[in-house]
Amino acid sequence: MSFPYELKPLPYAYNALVPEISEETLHFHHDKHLKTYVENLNKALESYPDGQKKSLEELLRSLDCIPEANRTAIRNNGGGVHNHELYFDCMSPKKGQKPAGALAAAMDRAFGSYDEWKARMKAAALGQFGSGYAFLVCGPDKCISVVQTANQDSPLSKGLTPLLNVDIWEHAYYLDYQNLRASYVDAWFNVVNWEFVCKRYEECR
Ligand code: MN3
Repeated sequence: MSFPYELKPLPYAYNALVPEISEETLHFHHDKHLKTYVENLNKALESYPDGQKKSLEELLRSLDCIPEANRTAIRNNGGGVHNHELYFDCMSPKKGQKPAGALAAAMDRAFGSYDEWKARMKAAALGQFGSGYAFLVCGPDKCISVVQTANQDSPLSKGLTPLLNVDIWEHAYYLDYQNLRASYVDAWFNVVNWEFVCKRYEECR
């Protein structure tokens, strides 16, 4: 991915995740929210030609190298693009998947079991005050862990590789679950694209 950024199509039909996530939510979330982040990221890069030559991951990994005048806009909108593309890619109409292979083994080592990981991920999602994400990440030591981030901050900016995320901004779930973030997170576990997440882990380890 590089400048000028384009709105990547949703990788499945808008009604593919019903009933966990409604068609209406995916239309708003992808067509309005993500689109705005893409447009604002391009705007933020217009006055920063050096940044146009870098990949989005490079920008987010080295926010400190970005001139102050452009930094906050790139942190928020670049994070908004990267986090949302990952979020949409990490869901699948092939429901009820479970982690397999090397990632399943790493999760057992790090968390004890898949169910323990779920409890940890849910606690991170519910414990994030206000808007943000819960992530499964891979560290420079190749160890995996669960972290939470505020707003559109990316784990890339802390030297971590994001493997999987759940968006806990209200726009991700309010139409379907109103204020019941826990019910949304419970349903989200059923639509995780573990096939995709396992591949990401293979690439980062
Ligand atoms: Mn969102």
